[in-house]
Amino acid sequence: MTSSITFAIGDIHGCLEQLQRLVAACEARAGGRATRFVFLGDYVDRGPDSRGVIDYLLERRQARPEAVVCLRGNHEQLALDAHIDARAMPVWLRNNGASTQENYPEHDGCISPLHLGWLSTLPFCHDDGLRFFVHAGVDLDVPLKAQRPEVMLWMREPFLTDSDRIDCGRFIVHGHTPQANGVPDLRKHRVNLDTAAVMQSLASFVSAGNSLVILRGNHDIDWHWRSVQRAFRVALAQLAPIAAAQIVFAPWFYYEEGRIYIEHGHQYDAYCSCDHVLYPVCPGDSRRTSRSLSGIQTGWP
Ligand SMILES: [Mn+2]
Repeated sequence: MTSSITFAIGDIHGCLEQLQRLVAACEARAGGRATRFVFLGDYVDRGPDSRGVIDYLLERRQARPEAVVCLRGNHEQLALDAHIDARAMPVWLRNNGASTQENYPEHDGCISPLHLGWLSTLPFCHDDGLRFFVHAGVDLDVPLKAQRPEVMLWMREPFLTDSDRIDCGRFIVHGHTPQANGVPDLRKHRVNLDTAAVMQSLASFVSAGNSLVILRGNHDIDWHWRSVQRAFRVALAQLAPIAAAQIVFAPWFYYEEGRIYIEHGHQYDAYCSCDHVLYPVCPGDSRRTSRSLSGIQTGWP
């Protein structure tokens, strides 16, 4: 009997096309061996098709429950909390929940009951006897069996540093902390599989010689802050070679051929619910694309 092969997949964030390509590549790599898949959470928010990702995972899990594990990420928890208690809604929206709401227009932005029910069943960790799979990390001072949910969903430091010298008895497979260089971070006792798929397309687009001009809408207060602008440039430049001048924060509205313009980075209500890559033309003009910003970000090339 040939042994099965396990694939772990990190933060998907609504990137259905990339997910489907990756799973196909895994299956090709398995070359006929039995496969097991562990998805490490953060299926929703940021990317264009959170709903499609949930559908895809739910179906795979139903078809092969013994061979598919879907863990819970902090973004699933934020979404669940927001649906249980309206006071938790602003936190979800600050973490890009609006991109998920856009996928459920007929439910007024609420995740469908079927999907919400499925998300609420997702476990926080999975131990296969060799590896401990978890979204973010663990508290290395606490036995693996006694980890708290908030830790497993949100942990960064001191786990990321201390795991280099502390062996907790299992190899830890996790995501949650985006890898600036876009490749997994393999260490002695852990591997981080969050390769920032959702930002990689935008970074590749800009590094190919294009410019990104960010026009701040009335909801985009934070884009006016120099520290936020600097952090955005640094984050993108970590994913691909990008000169600072290729990212421009424009005060208002102008147009130049060959540049991408982004209008309304935030989406809080029905009126502002679509962000557009913009020609400076009125809504309804055929030159204005209706593709969402997140669709552009993850769909190039
Ligand atoms: Mn996360």
